[in-house]
Parts: sequence; C-alpha cells; structure tokens
Amino acid sequence: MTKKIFSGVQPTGNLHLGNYLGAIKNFVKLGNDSNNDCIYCVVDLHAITVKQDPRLLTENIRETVATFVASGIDPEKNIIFNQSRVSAHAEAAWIFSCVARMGWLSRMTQFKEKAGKDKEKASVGLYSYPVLMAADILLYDATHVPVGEDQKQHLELSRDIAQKFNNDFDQDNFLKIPEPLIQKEFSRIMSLRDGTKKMSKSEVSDLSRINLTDNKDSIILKIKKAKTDPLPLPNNVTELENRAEAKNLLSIYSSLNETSLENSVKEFAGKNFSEFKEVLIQVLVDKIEPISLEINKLMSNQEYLDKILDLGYEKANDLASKKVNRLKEIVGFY
Ligand code: AQP
Repeated sequence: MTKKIFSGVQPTGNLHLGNYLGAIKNFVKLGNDSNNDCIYCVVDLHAITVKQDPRLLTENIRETVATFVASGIDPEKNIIFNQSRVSAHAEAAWIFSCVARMGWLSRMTQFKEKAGKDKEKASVGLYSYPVLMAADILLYDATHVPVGEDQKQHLELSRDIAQKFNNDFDQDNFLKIPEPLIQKEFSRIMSLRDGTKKMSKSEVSDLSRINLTDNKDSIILKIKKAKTDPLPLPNNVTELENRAEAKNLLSIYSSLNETSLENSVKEFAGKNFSEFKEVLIQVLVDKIEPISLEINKLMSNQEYLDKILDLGYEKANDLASKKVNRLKEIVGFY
C-alpha cells in the first residue's frame, strides 16, 4: 500500500542538527522510497505564531527549501511547498477549530512550554497551532506523519478532530485517520551547552547547536566547547542515566552513524572525552559540511528555489483545494 506522508518544518531560521537527525534525514529516506508519496511543507503560517521579522521570514522560507534539497529531498519526486500560498490550510483550520474542543487544546503541553509563564501574552495562534496542524495533515489524506516525541500529542489531536468531524457530519472515513511514524532508537538531540534542554533554533547561544549552515571550523569549535563532565566515558548505557551531556554526544554519534547507543557506548568505553570528540567531529564534518556547502550554493540561486516552490504550490493546491471544497460542502457552505 502506498503511504501518503505529510510533514512540515517551521522557517524560523537556524535549522540545526536536531532538525536534521529528528526530521529531515528521515524525510529523505521516506521520500526516496517508491512506495511513498511525500509532501514536505515549509510551515510559515505556524512560524508567525511567534513574532517574526518579515524580511527574515522570506529569507528563512527559501533557506528551509534549500536545506531540504541540500539534504537530499528530491523536489521532482516529492511535493515541497510553503503553507501560506495554499489558502485551503487556513480555511480548513477555521472549520476544524469549530470541531475541536477547548478541553482538548488546553491539554496540549507544547503550548504550556512555549508560552512560558506569561500565557496571557501568547498569541491565540500559538494556542490553536495544533488545529492548523490537523488541517495540514487531513487536507492531503495523509496516512502517516513522521513525528518526534514532542509532536505525538498534536497528532493525537488531529486524529480526534478527524473522528469527531466524520461522526458529527455522518461522513464515514471522509477524513482519514493518520498514523504516527516514530523513528526507532532515536532520542531528542539536546543543547551542546546544557544536556537537559533540547537543541533549538530560538536558543540565544549559537554554541548550543550545530547549524546546518555551519562550516567545518564552526563545527570543530562547537564540539570542542560542548559541555562534558570530568569522568571517562562509561562501559554501559545505564551509567549514562545521570550524565546528560555524555548521553547527548553519544546519541548524536549513534544517530549519524545509524548505529545503536549500546554500540557507541561499547566503542568508546573508558575513553576520555577529548578522544571521543575528535571522532565525533570527523563524523559531523563528513555529514554536515557537504550539506552546508550545498545550502550556500542553492541560496545564491533564488530563481531555482522559487521554481521549486511554484511547482510545489501547483501540486499541493490542486489536492488541497479539492478536499477543502468538499469539506465546505459537507458543512453546508454554499
Ligand atoms: N532537538 C531536536 N531533536 C530532535 N528533533 C528535533 N526537532 C526539532 N528540534 C529537535 C524536530 O524537527 C522538526 C521540525 O521542527 P520545527 O522547526 O517545526 O519546530 P520545533 O520543533 O519547534 O524546532 P525548534 O528548533 O525547537 O524551533 P524553535 O526554537 O523555533 O521552537 C520537528 O519534527 C521536530 O520534532
């Protein structure tokens, strides 16, 4: 059976190693499988749920496309587009916000984390973000959605919205119920400065993350400065429990090498960090430097990036406008 896959990345700048290992690397693999139809969306409507500089946002939309392509996503085989151009997303999100219940949304933990202490000042968009995400997925009849742990709860909400809509309007299976695709053997990539916080675009310190646009020298510097602890590397995985930084660096190494954490622990058991960091740097440079060089090259060819987005828009709009028109008819709009 063909899998219909939908996923998105926010064009909020500084795409990093966490985005690559947690999402983009998997997008490439799924996109190259001939059994899958993949749609990869630059979710700019989601990006403005927190304040963005308009000029930077335009630049970041292009840079996200460049990152997709530089990482190996084929823009001919897969649909790459930006969300704001396909108006069906905003239309469907409104209909679904009238289906979703306040109680469902108030349980979303990501809103609580992102809004922080001052919830009163968070945008309404940040609160209703998961409803827009449901629209993104349900408009394309996506059967599978690659998600990290942090997005599992939002996908659950998409499933609840689809089920309630189908029930409320007596539409058996009109909205397809999407399944999560969770990467096995994968843990979230954490900040290089604090192993208890996730690696993130919005973290002020650039030393906390490896950007996909970093050159070799920055990668070397950031890994050399990455926080560690005074002990040698442990002999088994259980000993990593209270050693967040060691666990994070070994997880990065494992994920880049597509091996288990157990194997990496065995490989470096008893070694000190400086020895391990040298090997890690090499693996990172081998992986990230070609991507970074390609992003730079693509960013100087704006016309090509815009063509990718035009082509993606045509294909995505064709699918989404049909679905949203049917959705509007079902609701009774005329
Ligand atoms: N640290 C991470 N480890 C593993 N996966 C990660 N992702 C993000 N950070 C990590 C995954 O990348 C995909 C795209 O994420 P996004 O850009 O849409 O938004 P995000 O999760 O909010 O990313 P950031 O970096 O934390 O951005 P800011 O700082 O702007 O909030 C998702 O699949 C995500 O799981």
